[in-house]
Amino acid sequence: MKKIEHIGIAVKNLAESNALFARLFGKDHYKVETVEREGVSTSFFMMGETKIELLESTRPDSAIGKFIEKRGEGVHHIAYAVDDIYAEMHRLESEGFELLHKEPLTGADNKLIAFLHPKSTNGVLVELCMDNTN
Ligand code: CMX
Repeated sequence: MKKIEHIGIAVKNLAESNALFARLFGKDHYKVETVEREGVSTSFFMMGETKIELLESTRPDSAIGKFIEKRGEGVHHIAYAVDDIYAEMHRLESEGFELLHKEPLTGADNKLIAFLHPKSTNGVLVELCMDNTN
């Protein structure tokens, strides 16, 4: 893994949180994006080489909807940039980590992504992401 690509924060109301984080950071988000498959609307703030991703659920049964229902707003995942997501998924599986899928998915921000179950990573949901150049 190369670096922290972004930190995902689950929020109840994206518009309100965009305004709150803009006041916190002293700058606005640079884009918003909906990922239908995940049932989320997201926004991104640039923080040096890393990003902060805010995630609002668009349906109650989404991962973010269930997370907020159970645990409330807060840090939801840490995403790490990788050069070769296929090789990294293979490596992590052989190290005994629980991958949530066999193949990478298309995520926000033009990335190929994969998740590790938080139960296998000390309670923190880990996302791998690689630039999707296709
Ligand atoms: N971080 C830490 N723990 C989490 C968690 C998270 N983000 N999400 C769920 N959990 C915990 C729950 O608190 C629960 O713990 P307990 O058993 O101690 O109560 C346990 O995991 C199971 O929770 P659940 O509500 O039953 O959730 P599921 O098992 O149905 O799903 C997970 C959990 C991680 C497999 C699911 O959320 C998932 O597939 N996540 C990956 C996809 C995703 O998060 N998408 C949103 C982001 C999309 C994007 O970035 O674009």
